[in-house]
Amino acid sequence: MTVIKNNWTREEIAEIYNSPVLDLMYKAATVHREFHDAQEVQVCTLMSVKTGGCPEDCSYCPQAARYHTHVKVHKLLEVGEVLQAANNARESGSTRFCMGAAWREVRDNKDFDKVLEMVKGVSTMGMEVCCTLGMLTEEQALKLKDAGLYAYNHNLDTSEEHYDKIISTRTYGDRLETIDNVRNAKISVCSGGIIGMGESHNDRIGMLMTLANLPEHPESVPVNALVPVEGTPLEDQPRVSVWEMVRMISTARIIMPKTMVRLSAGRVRMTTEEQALCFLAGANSIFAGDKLLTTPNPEVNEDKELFQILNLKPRKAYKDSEQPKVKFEQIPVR
Ligand code: SAM
Ligand code: DTB
Ligand code: SF4
Repeated sequence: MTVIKNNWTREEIAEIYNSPVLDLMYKAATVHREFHDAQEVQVCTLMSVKTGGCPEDCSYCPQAARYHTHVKVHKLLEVGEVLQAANNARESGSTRFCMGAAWREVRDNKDFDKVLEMVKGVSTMGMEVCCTLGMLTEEQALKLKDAGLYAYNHNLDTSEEHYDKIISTRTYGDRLETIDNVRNAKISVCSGGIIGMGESHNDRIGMLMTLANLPEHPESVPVNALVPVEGTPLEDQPRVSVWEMVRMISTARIIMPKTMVRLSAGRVRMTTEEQALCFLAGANSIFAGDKLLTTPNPEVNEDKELFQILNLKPRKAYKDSEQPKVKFEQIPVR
């Protein structure tokens, strides 16, 4: 029987992460089958509701104002436009809708009120509604919760040791504090990271250890492969091999058995076979739609084919949890 624990030592995690890759995958696939239906993969949609012009200096990010990238800056979108997109996402089979804003932190202003309206609207559509808006206070988290927010994404991105080589405008402690505020507001926690930013294996192990040793495991851990964007400091980073993704996903699956492990950015450069290895290793979610926030993602038809070939079925919304106490009905968005 697999035990769920949050007192992992670095040595224990390193031993798992460094085990022979086929053994590692076999173990992860076994744990995956103990806790999840391995045929199910959740289909999620991302939407950038406020794009670019961000004051932070995250060296991977095309939306940081200080780098010159292809990204077209856009102020916060209108509520109607976002709800229309959410409805389209639902109609095309998504069960989770995540709205992203290129903000350092949430401010208590009209834009936040608009985001609260967006959250209210999406939550009545029966999709899991998620936001990623930067740092949050506990009061702001409670407001989002009241509006119907189901999950909040706030990535650790890398290890504490590697953090200041990637970002200088905030600290690891700031990140952990927001995660704590989200948890205290009883919002489902989504937190993961990116590989391929010049970090060591030890950094990857360190990030997984921080996530797995939080007071409660995040319900959701996105594993992103860096999408190198021209104009950012990380534009020339080499592509990560699928075996590195497999090691990350497998280790996350083994040490956080119940968590949704999301195969996130980087799928455009992966073959069907490579993605299959990631699902075998325990990934059980993808982002669908031809755009992530600002960078390309596989076409919907390609993903339909992927699901057919691998005999996967889309996972329902709110599978492991109580549905929010709102009436599910289609709200008029047109
Ligand atoms: N501004 C908010 C924040 O940073 O928390 C929310 C939006 S931010 C774009 C969300 C996440 O996207 C980041 O934490 C990072 O993990 C991921 N991300 C951004 N650019 C990326 C890239 N080029 N490749 C892979 N992941 C990326
Ligand atoms: C996450 O970990 N990955 C998603 C979601 N959380 C918000 C974002 C990926 C962004 C990739 C770069 C872009 O499209 O701008
Ligand atoms: Fe801003 Fe978020 Fe991009 Fe960092 S990752 S530059 S905080 S949008």
